[in-house]
Amino acid sequence: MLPTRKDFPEGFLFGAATSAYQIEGHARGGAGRTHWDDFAATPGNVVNAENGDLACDHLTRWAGDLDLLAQGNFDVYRFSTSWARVIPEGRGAVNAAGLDFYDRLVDGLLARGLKPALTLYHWELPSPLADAGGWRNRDIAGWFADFAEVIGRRLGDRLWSAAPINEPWCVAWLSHFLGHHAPGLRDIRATARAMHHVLLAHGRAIQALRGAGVGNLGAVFNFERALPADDSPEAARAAATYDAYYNRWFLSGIFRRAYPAEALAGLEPHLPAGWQDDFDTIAQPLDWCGANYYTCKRIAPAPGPWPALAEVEGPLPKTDMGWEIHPEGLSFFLRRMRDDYTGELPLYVTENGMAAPDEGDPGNRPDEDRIAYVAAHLAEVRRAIAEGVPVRGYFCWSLLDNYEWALGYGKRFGLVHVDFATLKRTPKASYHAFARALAR
Ligand code: IFM
Repeated sequence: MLPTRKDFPEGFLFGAATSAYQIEGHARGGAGRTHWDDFAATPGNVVNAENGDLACDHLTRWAGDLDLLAQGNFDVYRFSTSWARVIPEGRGAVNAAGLDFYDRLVDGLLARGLKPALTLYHWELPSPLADAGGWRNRDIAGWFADFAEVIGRRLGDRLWSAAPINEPWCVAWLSHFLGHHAPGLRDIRATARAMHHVLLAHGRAIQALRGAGVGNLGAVFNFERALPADDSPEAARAAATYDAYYNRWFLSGIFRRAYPAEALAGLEPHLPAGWQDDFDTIAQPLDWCGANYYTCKRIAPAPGPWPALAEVEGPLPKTDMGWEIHPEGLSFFLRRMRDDYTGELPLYVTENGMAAPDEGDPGNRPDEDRIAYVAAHLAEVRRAIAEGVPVRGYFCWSLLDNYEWALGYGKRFGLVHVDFATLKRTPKASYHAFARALAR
């Protein structure tokens, strides 16, 4: 069972989240090519070489999808704008049909009494910008600010909130060091530059949005609890390094105008010249912060160059992603944000949810694991609130089963099942559980 609205303070918001490339159908509507199209077209990068060409066809089915949000009794919808749909070449000419789509979407949300919570960038970099070096090129901060201004001017009067970049760690580390996401690099110099430029772009976009009159601006980070694999000091050091470049780098840049020493130990030689002078831009004041949280990792020392660590398997039950279920990590991060970085700034859990296998009739499956996962994490949100942490809302990932990036369509995070052959939507038991818990 999920806790109900009454178990949370008055005004606490519940939402569901999605992102553009994962649901829209990117081959349609005049969108430009993205580095995810290129990555997926390269053998071995994505399960079954699947891409976002059609995805959930949200581009044409958006009205029904917004009805699902309203009928689920949600308050807010967290969605993203695709840079390549709005500006197909990344710079220059705007695709009017793309901008009109988001305009209709925002109006559609408001018409249904839902608050529009926008993320500007959720990973679909226009290919021409990738050709120009993408996140390795300092100029991306300016290109991104121009995109932010286009969106801010068109939608800003009706948005409830806006955040520039979803999960900067994924944009930088996962994509340039581990190579698991587009552009699939495994290069420490590229990583260091992306780690810095993603924050510079964040700061420039906040300035552009504010300049366009957009209010309630925030930042969305993803966190993984870094647990030492054993009791040794070496494992503790390895976990602290992981924690530094995963969980603390971005918060530290924005709220302390500095990067953590354990991360600089490996990245400083590769950072772009003059990086220390960018913190005035990076540390723009914010109105709120978001935490995306799913799991913990067990970290052990490993031979080789910095960061000289490896993930080892942990003992807890796992989701279909193979991720350990560790709800306590959520209250840990909410507490840490308040205590070490954000103070009294409102906090939101901007993503949380689980992938579960697609077995049997989606409308009649109990979906117990997902309901239990969400309930356990909401209990941690309540615990943080009871301790005085200013958590103001929770978004479940995701409204729909969708394109889970390098894992294709096989990993299902949706509250609503999508049959990818027919595109039929079927609400799961977890969706109905939310609808009941959130009924007024
Ligand atoms: O699907 C992703 C989403 O795009 C970003 N946060 C994590 C989700 C699950 O992996």
